Amino acid sequence: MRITDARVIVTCPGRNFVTLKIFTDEGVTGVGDATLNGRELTVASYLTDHVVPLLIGRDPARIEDTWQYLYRGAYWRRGPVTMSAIAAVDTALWDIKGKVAGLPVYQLLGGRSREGVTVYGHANAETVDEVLEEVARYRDLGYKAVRVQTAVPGLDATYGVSKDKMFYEPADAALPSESAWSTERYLDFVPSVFARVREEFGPDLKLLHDVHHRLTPIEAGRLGHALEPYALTWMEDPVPAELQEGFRLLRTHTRTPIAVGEVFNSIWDCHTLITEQLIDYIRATVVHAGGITHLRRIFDLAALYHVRSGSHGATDLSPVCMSAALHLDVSIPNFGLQEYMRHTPETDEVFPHGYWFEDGYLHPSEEPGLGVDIDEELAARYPYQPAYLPVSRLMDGTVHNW
Ligand code: GCO
Ligand code: MG
Repeated sequence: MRITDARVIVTCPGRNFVTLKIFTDEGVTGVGDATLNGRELTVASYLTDHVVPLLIGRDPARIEDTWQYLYRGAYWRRGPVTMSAIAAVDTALWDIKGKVAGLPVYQLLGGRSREGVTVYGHANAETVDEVLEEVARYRDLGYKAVRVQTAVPGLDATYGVSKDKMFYEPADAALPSESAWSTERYLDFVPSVFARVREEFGPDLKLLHDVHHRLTPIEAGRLGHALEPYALTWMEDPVPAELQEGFRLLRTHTRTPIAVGEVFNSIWDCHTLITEQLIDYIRATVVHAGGITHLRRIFDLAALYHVRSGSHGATDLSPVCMSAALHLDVSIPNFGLQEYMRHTPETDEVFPHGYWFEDGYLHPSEEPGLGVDIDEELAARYPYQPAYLPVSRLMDGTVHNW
């Protein structure tokens, strides 16, 4: 079997997505997600201009060889653009392999390790009273785990809080919007939110919180310590993680579990965090971390050090990424949690998929391959629209981490 064509499809059914579709001489096709929020066209160009020409004529069965060829063969390694492009090719080749074998991809990864994939939803609101209602809504939908974010009093906009409760979309403007940030107000307020939520919902519901890279290690240590009585499942991205060693300091100050990794794109971004047991959950996902092949390598390393998976699953990761993530989630021994932000009905229509939600669990499709596709005709009706993530500034105007 040979690859005859590969197309890069950019579409905006409510938000932008970049998808690679690979075609073969035997009519079998495969899809891979290549979406990089706010930088979509760079990955589309990387694929169209520099990767697609290298795929034509290759044997789609050679997944590892193709991965190494694209990674080592480019000379320039790593980075979100390169790794998202490689991820798209890798994901599409796993899809093809599954279809050729007549098996869902999780069977090729060793088969099921669990009955379903536990997911967490996003409860967010302006006030604590409202967020209690949101948490209750997720609990009533069957969710076993809920991420809780509220507006911080005195700040105009807070990360994670949206008007539309089901379809959170952070890339909200054609040029970046800006919002003000106060670490002092945030640290003062957040513990009181979790005190209320834990009191109301008891010990069983898993609670999570995303700090979104806003703190220093010592500030994060203070927050983690203050949250200990409320037994969070994880505190996410407390500190930007370029300096992996910085987590040693944080770790000595709190027993609140730590989850990091949605912006990581290779095993090298997290090897110190994992091998020194500085984190509890690794949140890398298929589209930004080199596809199923490389993410599995990260999860296998993590398994040796008691670190579990907690893959990113925001709306800017397409249903193609979610499908691939679920096949991995259901098969690996050290699965932890999977983030699940629902896509809009328009997105779901453009990407017909077979995974489904029931009673707090997502289930991968049983169809051969990944069980997801792109409707190219429909996709063409939604042209690309520039959209950026916001920029954050401290009260004195200094650019901070969003
Ligand atoms: C999450 C993330 C997202 C990101 C978004 C950026 O935990 O889901 O932090 O909300 O901000 O994916 O593109
Ligand atoms: Mg996050």
